[in-house]
Amino acid sequence: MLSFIPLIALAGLTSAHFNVLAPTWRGNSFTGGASQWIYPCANVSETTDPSNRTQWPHTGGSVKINGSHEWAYTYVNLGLGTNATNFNISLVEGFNQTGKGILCMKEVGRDAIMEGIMEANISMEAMEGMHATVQIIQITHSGASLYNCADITFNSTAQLLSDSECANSTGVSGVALANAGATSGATARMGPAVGGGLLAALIAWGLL
Ligand SMILES: [Cu+2]
Repeated sequence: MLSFIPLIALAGLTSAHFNVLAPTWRGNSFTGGASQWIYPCANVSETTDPSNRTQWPHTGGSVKINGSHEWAYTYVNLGLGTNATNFNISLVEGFNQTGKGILCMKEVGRDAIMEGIMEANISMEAMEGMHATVQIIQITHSGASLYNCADITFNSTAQLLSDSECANSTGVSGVALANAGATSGATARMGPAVGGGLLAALIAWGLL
C-alpha cells in the first residue's frame, strides 16, 4: 500500500496547476506545506540561497511556465525589495494562456519596472543588485486562483533566455482578454498595457 504513495504524488504533480521554469521559483509548490491556492506565494518562503535568486535585466526578464490546464487567465506581478509583501507592479496585466505545456515570454515588464522604480523613489543606481519577487497568478476554469513566486536580483548585465530556451510547446499560446459581449476592435480591450500587439510580441518570441 505504501508503494502507491509516490505514484499518487507524481500523478498530482503532472495533472494540476503550473510550474515556474524561469525565473527559478522559490521552491517546489507541489510538496510539503506548500499549496498554490495560498496567496501570495503558495506558502513558500522567500529564498535565502543566493544561487536560487535569478539575475534579471532592468529592462525585464524572461518568464517561462509549464501549465497543466487547458486554459488559464495568467498574470505576472512584481514586488520590490526583500520580503516583498506588495505585488503592486503589474508586469503582464492578464491574458488567457491557451493549451497545456510550456509558455515563455522573453522580455517581461520593461516599462512597468521603470514606472515602479520611479514611484518607489529608487534611483537607477540603487536598482542594481536590488532584490524583488516575481509573482505569477493563474485563474483556472473552476475559478481557483493559483500562485507561484520567483525571487530575482536586478542586474543590468543579466541575460534573457535564448530563443531556443524560450520556445513554447506546440499548441500553446496566449489570447488578450476582452470585455464580455464586446465586438471586435481595440477599444473593447481591457488592460491597455497588454493590448493584442504587446501580448503577441511577448509570446511570439516563443513561437519562432
Ligand atoms: Cu490545477
